[in-house]
Amino acid sequence: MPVAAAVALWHRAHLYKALACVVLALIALQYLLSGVLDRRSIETIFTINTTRYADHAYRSHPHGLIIYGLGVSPTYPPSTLNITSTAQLTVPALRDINNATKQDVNATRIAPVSSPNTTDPSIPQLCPLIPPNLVGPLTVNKNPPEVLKMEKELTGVETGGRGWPSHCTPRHRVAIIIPFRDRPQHLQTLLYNLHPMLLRQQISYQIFIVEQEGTGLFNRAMLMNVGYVEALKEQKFDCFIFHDVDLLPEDDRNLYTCPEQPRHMSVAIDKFKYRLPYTDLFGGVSAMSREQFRLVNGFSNVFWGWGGEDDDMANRIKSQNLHISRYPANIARYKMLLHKREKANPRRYEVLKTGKNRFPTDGLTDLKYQLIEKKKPKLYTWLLVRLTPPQPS
Ligand code: NGS
Repeated sequence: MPVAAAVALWHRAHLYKALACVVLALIALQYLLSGVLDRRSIETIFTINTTRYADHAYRSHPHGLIIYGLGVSPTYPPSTLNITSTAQLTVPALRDINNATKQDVNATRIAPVSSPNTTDPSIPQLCPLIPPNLVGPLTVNKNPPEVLKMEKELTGVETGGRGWPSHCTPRHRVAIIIPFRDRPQHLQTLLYNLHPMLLRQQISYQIFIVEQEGTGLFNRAMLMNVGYVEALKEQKFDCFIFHDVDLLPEDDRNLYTCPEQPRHMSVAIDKFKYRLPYTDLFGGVSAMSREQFRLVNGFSNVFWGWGGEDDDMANRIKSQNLHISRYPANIARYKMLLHKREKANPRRYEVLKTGKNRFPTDGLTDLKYQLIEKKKPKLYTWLLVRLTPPQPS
């Protein structure tokens, strides 16, 4: 080979090596920056992303969260969103601020909260869109004190597990529905972690524990339907958060407010290495407005034993042209308390498959139960119920 050709070859080989190094360096830089961005001060993230993410909806993706373009629903009025004014707010990351803003706009649309008379100083102003006392990531406490001590400690909580902000008018009336049986330690731990967070979020809320009587197969979905019906007998809640007793929130920017679209809240759970197991998952913790829940006829009543009822709800949501929304995975984080795995319902896939035919007739419309007992200790409203299995049609 002539010398000139050999030299050219040598140069080309080095050029390729140099290019490969540049590409690797860029990948490393991007990786480092993404880590840094996650940990950066909230204000900085907000400033950086203000314009870019201003009007995007977040949807789930099996490998994380991806951004879809523009308005969440056709009726959502972007013009009412004042992104620049939220830019002065400092607490949650931008994406949450967008979500919160949208939800608030929507909450007002779904269930108007009467606007306070601004000329009367005795009536407090609406609470700020972004609660000012949030702290972000939380240290989960898995060892709550005994009940009496806990009741004393949680000073802002009122009888029946209710809470509301003291210096402003809350924008959301939220019922937290916890289907329950046999897990007193989990319940205590959840209440100990949840109440302080909800108080900081400045919503008006009430926690309902719906306990299934007896030892028959557990029906989580039916208990949630009961929770919806019974909560509405107390007051006209704007929305409902269906909450497993074993999930502890890890970040108070995960706002328990009313969603514009049904919101899956437990996006990232330690048990799943903080990854969403599949896109349509709606189990764990999820939020729906009163109207959305009515529209889909609530949960199905025919899922006895573990599994499938949340997937059926995801199908109901789609059938009404709604979609599952989510907060970003670095905020919608939970720790799961350990417990024995429940017996799965062997018929669940079969029942799921035929679910669509039953949506209009299986749910709130054919819900039957007996309320055996109702009590209001300080930290929750307790309902003991006997479920009546629906008659096959
Ligand atoms: C699916 C179940 C869902 C359940 C989800 C996560 O397989 O009901 O796992 O469960 N669907 C069916 O079985 C059809 S978890 O491990 O979080 O308890 O919610």
